[in-house]
Amino acid sequence: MAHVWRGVVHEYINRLPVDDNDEIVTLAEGGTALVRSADLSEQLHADVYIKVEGMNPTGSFKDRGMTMAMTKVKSSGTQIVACASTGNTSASAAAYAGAAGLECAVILPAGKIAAGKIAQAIVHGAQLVAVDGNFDDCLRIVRQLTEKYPVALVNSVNPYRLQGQKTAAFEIVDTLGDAPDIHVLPVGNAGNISAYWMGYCEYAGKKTASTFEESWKSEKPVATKVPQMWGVQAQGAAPFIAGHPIDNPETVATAIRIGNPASWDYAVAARDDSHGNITCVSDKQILHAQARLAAKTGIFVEPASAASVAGLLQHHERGHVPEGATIVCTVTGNGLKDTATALGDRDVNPAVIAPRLEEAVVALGL
Ligand code: AN7
Repeated sequence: MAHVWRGVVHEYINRLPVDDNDEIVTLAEGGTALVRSADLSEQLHADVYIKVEGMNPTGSFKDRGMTMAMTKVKSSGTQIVACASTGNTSASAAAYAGAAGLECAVILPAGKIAAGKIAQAIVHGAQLVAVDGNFDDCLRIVRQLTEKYPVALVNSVNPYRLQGQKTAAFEIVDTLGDAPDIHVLPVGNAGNISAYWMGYCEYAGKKTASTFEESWKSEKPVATKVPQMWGVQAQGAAPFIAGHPIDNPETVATAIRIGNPASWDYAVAARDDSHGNITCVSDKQILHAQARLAAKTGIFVEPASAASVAGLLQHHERGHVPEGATIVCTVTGNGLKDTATALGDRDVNPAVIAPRLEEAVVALGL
């Protein structure tokens, strides 16, 4: 019988901090595809794989962390969860809170969330609060809120989030047979780069600053090496390039419109200990990469996700990508969440014809 994927906590339970009496809250997240891009592999003279995190139940990688975080909140007896979000965290938190039978409050920067993500938070039953400020303001408020009220924080400063998210690195190694040479991913609040680095290190038998003693069960190493971590930010929201938090982040990739990343130290450690780098790309490069990935590889991702591909292409133009390397690019969220940005000023109204073959032939210029 075919193996039925049971979600990341069940699949990797030996490497996660799960207690016997935890009731696992899951939507069968993870197990996402690793797709080889012929287009990018050919151009770079390398093996380029795309880790398609838009295939998760709420359409982004956040579900990997949310299954773990929500499982622990449920065990703690707290009835309400809260998060700040640029959209995907709130969509995921709302869905998992619903599945767990918990209330969910989300604090969002007003006017800066893609329509699909707002729809998810609403339909999954969360209570929404819009703040006249950016994500960093929202995170500050939600941290204060959860300190003073009986409300559990499910942003990635909740360490269980990173524990769940590290499973994406496990899946990649399990699929490829070893770690890739280079791993490229977008960086916003910097939780994901920290989580991947932890996952790769644990699979190679090493610990990192963010490794949980509780989950470190000294399983045998699976990988013989770790990849270089190449993080990519949007030019207008690139605190790691500036070397310090920035005040007014701005980018078309609203998911990574973040100026003061919470996991700063872990991300710097991931970059430096892996001999990697964090670079930035323009909004124009992001939109170009989004269109190319959709048209030539067949994967429609949201703008923040396309930052990873844009960053990889920029490294290639600068001659920094070694020929023959095995490269994995994480695309973090589904393109359907933000169709307005993807379409831009493209004409979305095809010519209307009478219902006759000849007219279709003429319209298509055949
Ligand atoms: C599609 O939802 O921060 O560097 O509040 O949605 O781990 O923050 C989203 C982040 C990349 C950046 N790609 O990951 C939120 C939020 C997508 C994202 C990131 C986000 P981190």
